[in-house]
Amino acid sequence: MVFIWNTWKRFEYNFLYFCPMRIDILTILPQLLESPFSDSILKRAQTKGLVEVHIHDLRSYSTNKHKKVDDYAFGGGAGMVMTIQPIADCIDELKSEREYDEIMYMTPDGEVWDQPTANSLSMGENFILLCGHYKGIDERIREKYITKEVSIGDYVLSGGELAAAVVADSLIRLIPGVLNDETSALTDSFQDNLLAPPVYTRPANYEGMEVPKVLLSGNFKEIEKWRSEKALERTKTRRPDILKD
Ligand code: 6GU
Repeated sequence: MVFIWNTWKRFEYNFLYFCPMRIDILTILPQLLESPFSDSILKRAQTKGLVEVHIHDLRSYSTNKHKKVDDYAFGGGAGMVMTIQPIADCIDELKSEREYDEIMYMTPDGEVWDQPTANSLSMGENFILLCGHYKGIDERIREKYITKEVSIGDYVLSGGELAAAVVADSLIRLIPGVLNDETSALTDSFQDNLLAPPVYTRPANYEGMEVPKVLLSGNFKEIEKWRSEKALERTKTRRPDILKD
């Protein structure tokens, strides 16, 4: 229900004031983020003017003559730490131009990103996603600027870029008008704490494996009933942890 309400509010908001979502991604590897936003749904969302994605190369903000963005960790130990200056200058510049709903730092020790978080943040307007590398960023950046620390799961990636693309994708597809069929985000897995039911397409018989008869029946009430049952069954066997009531 909350999701439907938020979707409506965003629609009304876009309709009345037309204000696209804006996502600024800060990275030392901008090339890594080019392709996720240049194809398919995420590209179309930008072409339609529903979202603006801006990739910022942190190296270009470095005042160091070699454009350095990292340094040795105080106290020693292996691994470099991303320095304050390029990150602070980039965030200060962006913050002077607009207000941000969240300044997120992509890090394996953050809060695990999930569908309810995506649903609620998809109502926001402006987001910064800061991608970490090496041993991470100087802790004082986290203290001074970061409003939300986000992980995409309990495993370690080489950098925050792929995680930022995941988070941005999950937000962008919730913006009304991004998906062709507005209701299809509502039937995604995890909306309503249920996994999605199985789907089939032609041929109806593949090497003797037949599509469930009900799906060919044209009886939409029965089809809906079958889909609800399968969604529940799947959730019970695969993800009992997300099942509520
Ligand atoms: Cl956001 N960053 C990195 N480097 N690793 C991760 C992650 C983020 N989320 C899960 N693993």
